[in-house]
Amino acid sequence: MYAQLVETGLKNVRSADEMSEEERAFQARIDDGVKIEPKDWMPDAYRKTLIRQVSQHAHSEIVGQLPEANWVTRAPTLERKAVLLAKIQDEAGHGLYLYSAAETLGVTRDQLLADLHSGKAKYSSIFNYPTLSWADMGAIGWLVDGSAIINQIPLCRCSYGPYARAMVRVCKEESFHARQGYDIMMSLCKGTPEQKQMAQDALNRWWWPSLMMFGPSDAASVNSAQSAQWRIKLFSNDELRQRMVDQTVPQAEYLGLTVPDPDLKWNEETGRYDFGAIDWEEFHNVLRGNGPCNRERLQTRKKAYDDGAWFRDALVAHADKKQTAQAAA
Ligand code: FAQ
Repeated sequence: MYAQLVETGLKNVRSADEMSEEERAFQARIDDGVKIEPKDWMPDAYRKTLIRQVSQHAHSEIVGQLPEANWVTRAPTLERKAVLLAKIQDEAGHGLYLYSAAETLGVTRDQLLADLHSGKAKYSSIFNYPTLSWADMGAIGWLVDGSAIINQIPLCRCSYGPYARAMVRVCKEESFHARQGYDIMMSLCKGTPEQKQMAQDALNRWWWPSLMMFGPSDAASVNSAQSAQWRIKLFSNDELRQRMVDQTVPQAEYLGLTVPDPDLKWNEETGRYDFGAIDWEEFHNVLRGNGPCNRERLQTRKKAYDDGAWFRDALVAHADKKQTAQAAA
């Protein structure tokens, strides 16, 4: 996804013996469940890890508006259009809280956006897929926002205060988003055979990319161990992915839809669903920038930023004018 690995300086988890006195005290606060606040001392690698994750999260919210924006003018009713607009607006708000949370770590918003536009910073793989029918609005709310909630509820308890607090409101809004998506799916599934087929087609296309949203398998996840030690991550990628499957399969059954996985089956012993192998080649291809919509998404974001230059300039000019007038008075 036009991205480079961000060097956090810490590849492996360090034992207490390898830590400095300051690092040991920092880890002890985290182990005691104390929130880390912007002015507290923190290891450089903790700061960099958070800047990486929080900014990627912010970029995902902003880029994530684009697949749904495609359907605002084609929503089937005025009510659906108003709901979709409100949802997309919420995603913009989430991006703004998250950029603000990232700024508390000492990085500027201009730098964050420059990294997105240059391709240095990642955003979620899921937003590089196209939205081909109205049913995709249902599938995104149900599966994508549904997965986002599963990932983000634990983040409300993560160790960094501003990130954890931003997540509380984000999760409440995502919960509404997931319900509106499921509501669209229910309407389609109760409709004509063609409408039900649209819903099935959307599930077929969004299921596997939604499972990929949780990131690489635990064995392949380079950042998990350190992020778990710092309580940035409370559950592993695979654990959260499994929760998504367990939660969503009964919902698909209720809709009368078939999850596109021939290996999916209930496991009596574990009390969870077993599911088929994920195509990690597809995931890495999207991360390398070769998904169906990567180029289009970045171009659209860059154009929006450039088109807004006059407005940012006007705000600065107005602020300067006001300051000059105040100084003269
Ligand atoms: N896409 O070592 P890990 C939403 C990268 S918000 C792209 O496991 P980590 C709301 C990862 O960055 C969706 N890249 O990494 C919405 C790392 O690369 P790096 C966004 C991915 O950080 C709905 C490398 O792979 N949510 O949907 C992905 O410990 C509808 C190795 O991976 C968040 O950002 C991926 N899917 O765990 C909006 C939640 N997965 O950076 C609009 C917060 C992994 O070392 C419409 N983030 N990579 O170069 C997280 O929880 C974590 O960052 C993970 C990845 C779990 C995503």
